[in-house]
Amino acid sequence: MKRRITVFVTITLLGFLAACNSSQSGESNVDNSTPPNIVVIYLDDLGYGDVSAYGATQIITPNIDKLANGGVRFTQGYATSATCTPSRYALLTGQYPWRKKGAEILPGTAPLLIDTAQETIPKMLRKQGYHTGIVGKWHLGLGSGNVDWNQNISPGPNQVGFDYAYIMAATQDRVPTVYIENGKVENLDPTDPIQINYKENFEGEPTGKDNPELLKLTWHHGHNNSIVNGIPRIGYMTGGESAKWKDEDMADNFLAHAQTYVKGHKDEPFFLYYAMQQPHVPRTPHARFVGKSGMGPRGDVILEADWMIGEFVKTLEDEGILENTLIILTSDNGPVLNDGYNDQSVELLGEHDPRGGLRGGKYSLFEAGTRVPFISYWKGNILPVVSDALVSQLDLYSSLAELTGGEPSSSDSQNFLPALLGQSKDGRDNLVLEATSRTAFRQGDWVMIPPYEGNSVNTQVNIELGNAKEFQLYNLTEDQAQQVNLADQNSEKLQQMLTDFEAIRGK
Ligand code: NG6
Ligand code: CA
Repeated sequence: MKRRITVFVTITLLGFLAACNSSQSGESNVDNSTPPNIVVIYLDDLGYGDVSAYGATQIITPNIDKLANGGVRFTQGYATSATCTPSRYALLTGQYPWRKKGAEILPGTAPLLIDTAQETIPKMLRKQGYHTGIVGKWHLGLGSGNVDWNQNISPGPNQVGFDYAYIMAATQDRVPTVYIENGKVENLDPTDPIQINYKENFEGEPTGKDNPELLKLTWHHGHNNSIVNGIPRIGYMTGGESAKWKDEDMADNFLAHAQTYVKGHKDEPFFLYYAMQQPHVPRTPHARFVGKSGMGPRGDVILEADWMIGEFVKTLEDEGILENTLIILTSDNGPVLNDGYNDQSVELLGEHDPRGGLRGGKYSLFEAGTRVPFISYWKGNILPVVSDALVSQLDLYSSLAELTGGEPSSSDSQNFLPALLGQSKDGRDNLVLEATSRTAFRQGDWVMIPPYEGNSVNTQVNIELGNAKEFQLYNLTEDQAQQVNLADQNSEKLQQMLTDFEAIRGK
């Protein structure tokens, strides 16, 4: 590992002297025997236009901006999918999610999606001497089917590479609404065991559907099963009263655990996957942030998340390790306004454009589904730059392997470390985009979307999904908003892209 780090530091220093490109390497005398800590800050449903460093003017995110403007701000950074589970799967494994059966939005009772024999970023880094931790949203399944939430819950994050895990199982809107620390439900009273069922309710338990009088937040579509903390959820739960989370405290709780993790592991190289829950539904800002955005809960929780990020970075600084920590900040998929609760996200939006001028949103094959804020920051080691390199979260695996001397992914992940460090603007040549099991193909400046059955708009969330009877072809340089379908007039380009796409994707 030491040799690689030395090479890497050489490249970094050269990067300071000239806007050099990726081909530079060589040994130097710089002794950096301590590999950098690595933190991935992963937001949930944060859109390309939700951050002021990416052009938002109605929401100001000073702490994210500090990272974006002090590091590499990618303008063409992609999540691997337009929904959560597949993106998280790809991020951790370096494998395209469409290769994996069942990599789709999972219920809280789903078994672990990642094979325990599979390589993952934390496993790879562990071999390089890293301590590895996750704090926040998991949503990659737990157990092997039929989890008993009152026993040790396994396999889970601890079995796929994380030494420490403090998680919510699925999403904030899905049961079980409890925190799980290293396979154990926190604060569980054994005399009040938890049971979970996604098909039917438990006798005598109120639901969002039947008991609107118990709700402090009402549902718009879905989300009408068990009620926890006055909020109706997806799925049914009984028991575990003392273990249930209070949504309004979730952000502070995850931050506290992330900070404790950092303080506890600052003397060894660590990898922390800090998977924040904002601005996914239900949006439940702590009282300190209520009303702060003027945009209702969705805006408020973005400000809340930004504040948490500021506090987290401050902790790295206070512990004296900010200059030895590579921070990557990005989001698992694009934005959605009404995602199932009546939280006024549409009514109070005003002039704000969460999509940042892109078309579509969460669930969509259009750009806003997967193109997200993507930032790498390493104080004193990365010079501020705006990069238009085409990069994907899929590539973090091999890039972090290059950084630490680990084994690169044998799957789809490509090494773009020089781009991540702001020394090169070379990124991918192409990328397969995914949205709810459909795929499209980006190549150079072009995007090709094959024909798909199904509604062109998901009317519940009011998002264009990208489905059409005909092929779609867009040139993103001239038409970032994907308004002009060039498929007919560029049949040669279309055919060539289709051929290349099928070579990767299979017919
Ligand atoms: C959908 C939910 C949505 C959200 C999403 C997962 C309904 C009607 N909608 O099924 O609210 O939970 O799943 O989001 O239930 S993700 O970001 O975790 O992929
Ligand atoms: Ca998400």
